[in-house]
Amino acid sequence: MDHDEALTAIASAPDARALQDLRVRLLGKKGAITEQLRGLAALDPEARRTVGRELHERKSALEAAIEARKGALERAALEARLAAERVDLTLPGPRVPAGGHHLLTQVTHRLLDVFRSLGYDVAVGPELEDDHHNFEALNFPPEHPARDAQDTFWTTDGRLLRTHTSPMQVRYMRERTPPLKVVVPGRVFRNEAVDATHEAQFHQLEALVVGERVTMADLRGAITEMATALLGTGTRTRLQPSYFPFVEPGAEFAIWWTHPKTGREEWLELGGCGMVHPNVFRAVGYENVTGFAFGFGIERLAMVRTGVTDIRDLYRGDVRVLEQFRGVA
Ligand code: YSA
Repeated sequence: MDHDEALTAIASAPDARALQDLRVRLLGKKGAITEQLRGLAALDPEARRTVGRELHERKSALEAAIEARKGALERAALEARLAAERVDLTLPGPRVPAGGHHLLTQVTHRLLDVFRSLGYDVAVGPELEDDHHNFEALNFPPEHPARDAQDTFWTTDGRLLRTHTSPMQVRYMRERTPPLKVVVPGRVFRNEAVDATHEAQFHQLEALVVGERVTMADLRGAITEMATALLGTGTRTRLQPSYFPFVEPGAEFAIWWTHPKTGREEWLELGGCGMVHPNVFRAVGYENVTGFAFGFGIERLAMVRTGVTDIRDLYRGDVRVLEQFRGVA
């Protein structure tokens, strides 16, 4: 190939390998220019000078063209790589899944909001209790049959995991003077045969109101107010006689509601209530006061609100179950 053809071939070499082949063919040990330079020896001095200069100029031109093409190929490769690796910074980033409160936490917060709005204080007590606060001071003497319904777990030093939130009635009253209004949310424990409606640990909410002339009508009013705040105006409530050693008279209370899943109207039994027993006031040193208390299971309320039929599903920590309850309470 002549000089111009060589320059054209270099300028259009498609890649580094083709360019290297051309370099070898033109400038390598056996390349065309090298061969011609070797041939100079056979020329007379005058021709050697002229042809020599011309050959060297061509050689330099070819070298420069090869370098230029090499640079152009490298830039093109870099541009192609940058285009392939291009990052669109305006695209949204990967979504981090947001956590949320457990259904039971949501229901508890909702209940506390309701009671705070009704002027109740909120208190919490120890989960590891003693017999005195959990039973004795609540009018369950030793060997009292009502203790059988609240079997629990005992430590070797004679303490126990509280079976209900009611012991906080005693602790709270001893720390204060009446009148008082308090709610106590918390975890409680029972030595239960676990099934779809019974766990060995669950949660309760306790309410206690003490004053000079607190009556059963106030108890009914408080339960109705709670039901109204939870379910709307006109919500009906029902008390049915029942027995708890620390109240007299005692009752079970229920709320009339429309089941959110079945659409049926029915009574929802929530828990126990009553007028604080005089023996409990004696145990905390209160005189000339009356009071009411009620307590109920938070799991039960959460389950009927959401249609969960097995209490164990609330504790399995299965995200497929839990994520169904974002912002439901
Ligand atoms: C009664 C009168 C008062 O003046 C104040 C409070 C009370 C309630 C009493 N302290 C009590 O614990 N009663 S209870 O044994 O009937 O439990 C109350 C609620 O806790 C039940 O209605 C039920 O909803 C829930 N519960 C009881 N055992 C349970 C349970 N929830 C889940 N698993 C269990 N094993």
